[in-house]
Amino acid sequence: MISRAKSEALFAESLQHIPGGVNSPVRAFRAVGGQPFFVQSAKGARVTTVDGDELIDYVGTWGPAILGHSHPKIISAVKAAADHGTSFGIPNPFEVTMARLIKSLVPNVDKVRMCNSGTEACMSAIRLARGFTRRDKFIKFDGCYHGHADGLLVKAGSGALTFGNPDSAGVPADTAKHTLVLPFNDIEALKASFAANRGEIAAVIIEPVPGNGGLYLPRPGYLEFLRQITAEQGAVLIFDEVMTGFRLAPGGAQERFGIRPDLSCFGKIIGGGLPVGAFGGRGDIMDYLAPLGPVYQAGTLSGNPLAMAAGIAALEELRAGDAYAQLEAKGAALEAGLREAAMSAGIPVTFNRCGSMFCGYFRGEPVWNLADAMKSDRERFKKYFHGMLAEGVYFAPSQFEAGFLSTAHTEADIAHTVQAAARVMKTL
Ligand code: KE4
Repeated sequence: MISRAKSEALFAESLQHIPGGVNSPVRAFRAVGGQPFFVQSAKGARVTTVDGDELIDYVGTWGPAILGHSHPKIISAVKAAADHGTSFGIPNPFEVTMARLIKSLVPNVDKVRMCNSGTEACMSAIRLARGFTRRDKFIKFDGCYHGHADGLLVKAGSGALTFGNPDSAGVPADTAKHTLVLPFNDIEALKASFAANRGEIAAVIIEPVPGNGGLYLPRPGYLEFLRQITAEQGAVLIFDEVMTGFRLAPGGAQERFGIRPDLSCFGKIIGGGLPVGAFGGRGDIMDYLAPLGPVYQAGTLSGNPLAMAAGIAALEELRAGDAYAQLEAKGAALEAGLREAAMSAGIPVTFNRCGSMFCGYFRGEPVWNLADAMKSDRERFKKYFHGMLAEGVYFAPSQFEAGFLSTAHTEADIAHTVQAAARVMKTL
């Protein structure tokens, strides 16, 4: 078991000051029950709680920690940058380096704009697509999460899905009506939606590998069809690579699947753990942005020197070595071990994985979309989550989240995880 005394005291006080005691809903453990632990520090593949427990971390602060926590090159880059100031509000050299790095890794990006979160990146990309096409409607997919901007909180994934209220209060019907929500992996639904809204769809925004309903993969040909129909219909194709960007390949899912979106959204990894977002793509579209064009977008801390220094260090470290081969090997080893654990316990599990992103669903049938994911046994997931936590392994506190490996996870970490899973699954 992990000790909880200090975490419980902190949570009791936090509840007095912060709604639900957390600054982001999914951290509240509402999907799995119990209370969140508080983290004192994090290093490599581990977090250390305020009560002194060390946990092998497969959340990785929801994606940024692809090199593990507190990577020395990131820490020293932030410390060095901080000595020269924390924010300038006027261009700084790091912004140019970051933009050049993103373009070198993601060839489909002609121009890129930094912002401060994945939400801002996706919200801005939708506004830009609307300004460029002079159309209002856009398509998203149920279970996909693109941050909490009003029009995107319709049948959203992640925390919104976890609470079973994918349509958030506070979003006016007049706003939501422009959001068309389709099932993922359904080509006929795409054809029908474009036929029913001919000439009215500004954009399609998609997580190319959805990681906010757990994790499921595009069926062969699906993304290719999406690229074809958006090009034919004059709709902007937006890949939300906030989670998959720089993780599934140096150039993200668009490199892995060979698709050229018109715009891409980024976040997480490019901030090295500091607040960041970015969106970029075709120059003719990006140049519609102020101060060049009529689409306004701005941010006091956009291109912040500390976030840029951290992100540059992360991207340069990723580019320098064989991180992606390592992540693939670690992912394959974890997958094989967890499949074996489920098999030996006689527990039906579908395990989806793409590189270093994964999700185990407690159901025997395949999971290709949100409807499939919703049929998984969430009671079993809750028991599994807490059982693994007691074994010192921290998975995402919701069935509808993806897991993340880092280059810092060792063979011993994976062996411990698999052995613990074999024990816990026998109790489910
Ligand atoms: P942020 O605004 O949280 O930086 O990014 C929003 C976002 C956009 N697009 C995708 C594909 C995302 O996964 C996210 C955020 N991911 C969640 C985890 N599922 C963040 C965790 C949280 O909300 O606390």
